[in-house]
Amino acid sequence: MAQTDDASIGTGSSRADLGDFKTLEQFILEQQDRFPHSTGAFSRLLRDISLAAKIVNRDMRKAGLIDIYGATGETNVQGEVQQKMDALAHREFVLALRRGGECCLIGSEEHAEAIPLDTSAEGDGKYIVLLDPLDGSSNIDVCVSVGTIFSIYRLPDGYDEDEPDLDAALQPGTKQIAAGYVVYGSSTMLVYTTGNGVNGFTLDTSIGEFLLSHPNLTTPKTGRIFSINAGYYHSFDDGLRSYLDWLQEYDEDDPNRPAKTRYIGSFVSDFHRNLLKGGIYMYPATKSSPEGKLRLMYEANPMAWIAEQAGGRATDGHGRILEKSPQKLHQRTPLFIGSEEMVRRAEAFLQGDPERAVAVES
Ligand code: AFP
Repeated sequence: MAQTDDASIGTGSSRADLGDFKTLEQFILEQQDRFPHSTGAFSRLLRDISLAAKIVNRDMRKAGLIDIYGATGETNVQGEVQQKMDALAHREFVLALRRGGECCLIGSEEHAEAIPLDTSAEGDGKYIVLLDPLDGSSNIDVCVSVGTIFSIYRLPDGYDEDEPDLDAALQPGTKQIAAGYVVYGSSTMLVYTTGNGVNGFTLDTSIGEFLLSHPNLTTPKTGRIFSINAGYYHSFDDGLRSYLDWLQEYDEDDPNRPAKTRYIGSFVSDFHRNLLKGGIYMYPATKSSPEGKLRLMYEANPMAWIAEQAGGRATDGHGRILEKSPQKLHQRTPLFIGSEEMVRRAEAFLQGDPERAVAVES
């Protein structure tokens, strides 16, 4: 058992002072100052998202005490059972973005069509936000970590922010201008990138602020964790099965084998753990989900950009996730994401060339 320093318990001496940390708001403003012509609209948009995340966090922490456990009785556009917290999180994000006025179009996993917002009252309305308001929500009733994933695009030239064509949301992941997630776990963290590295902020609930706890996050080049729903093993193709077998072989020259399996069933939480510790998350095509289960626009693209910005890699087995050209908002994709060396090795197996060299400089 870990030793604790009894003298520090309850004295406050083991707790960091606010002065030690930047708040998310300070950090965003500092970034904004680097661009002299910035209008502040993007900073306000991030603030709106972080505010909605705090509200969802608050409600989630009370989920057992108020009537927001369980299903709504509806299914979402994916045909999946909608949890009450899914509906509540969707509403909070839409409300925050509508109030803020910087977003003209929302795509949500919980809504069939893109949602145009009235931008006449406030803000510039130049941004499109795509989000999975609550990923892993079937885990809420059993107190397991869940998350929110978001992705921000600029409204392309030629579109009118007052009446944006819903197709404006169909942009490849390379066009994202920000991507992030919030993990509601043993603590709540917001992690995001604007293409200039990845930074993580932990929510200090006593003051209601996200504080910069993980500056310049990078992911290990390789790792020992693999995350996949092995229950579907018999519906995976041969290449993937060989990779899984290889991961589990004992090799006295390889400290990472046999690898360890960790699968929460909450993509945000699985991704976050692997980002920090090194590992690979896989959701391939299966017989019941021939295009994979995860959504390109709400899950794969934002996490792929974060992974790449942290030094990792993301593929559908054949090509870079970020370069996939979306055909529809709720499009699904197979996904292999995480530490670069592990993802490269998975690709080699999937492409029938397991001997291909994959080692990367660390
Ligand atoms: P829910 O939001 O319905 O719980 O789905 C979560 C999810 O999309 C993703 O977070 C998990 O990694 C994945 O599904 C788990 O799916 P399986 O149960 O098929 O492994």
